[in-house]
Amino acid sequence: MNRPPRAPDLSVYLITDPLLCAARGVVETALAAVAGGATLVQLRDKHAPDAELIAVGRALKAALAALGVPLIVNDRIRVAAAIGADGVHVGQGDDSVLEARRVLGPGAIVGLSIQSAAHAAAASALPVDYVGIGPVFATGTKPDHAPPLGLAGLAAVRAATGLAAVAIGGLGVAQVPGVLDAGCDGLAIVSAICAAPDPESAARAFRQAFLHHRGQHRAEAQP
Ligand code: TZP
Ligand code: MG
Repeated sequence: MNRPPRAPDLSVYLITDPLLCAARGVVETALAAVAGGATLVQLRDKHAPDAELIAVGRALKAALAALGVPLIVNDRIRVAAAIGADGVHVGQGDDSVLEARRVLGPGAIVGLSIQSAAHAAAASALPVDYVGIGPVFATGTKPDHAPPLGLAGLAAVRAATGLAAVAIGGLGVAQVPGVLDAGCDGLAIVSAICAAPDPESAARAFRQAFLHHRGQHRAEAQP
């Protein structure tokens, strides 16, 4: 990789789901989460036609740009380009990282999903800015997910790369200490924010737990 990785703030990484956000809509749910402290937003929709996703994504990008929060698009590299998104998050295979970098350029944020230490080692040689590790726990949000890693598995995968890393899968506020203790830089969350009765409060709880636990880590490192 001939450029240094540029990881965004992964601490409270909201991933939108169109069904779980249906009560308020994707844009309003994301803005509520950002008001509560979400630091990064990923637009994820496995089924919408490109044109529909581009329309939602442009509205979301305009709103988030005003707040200084980057927008990542799941999987669809050309949709990310059409939106003018800050980056894309891709899965394993299909040379998708290289394609993302080629289409979106050196300034884009490119994230990669990984499930194993072998994936982690391979990611370190790719033009990737951060990895998403999971699922940590089983989740109904991604029915086809790989076997859950658990927190010990998460720590083992995380230790196999120096890239910035966000954990994903079945995460609630109670898991913030375990995820940070596993060495990750943040939590990627779908249902615990999108499906919450109050997404702003839900995001705030994650952010406060993150800051609290990170503060404890720092205090322990510098007694
Ligand atoms: N990739 C691995 S698990 C997952 C994705 C997209 C879904 C996580 O959703 P939730 O609701 O936060 O468990
Ligand atoms: Mg994918």
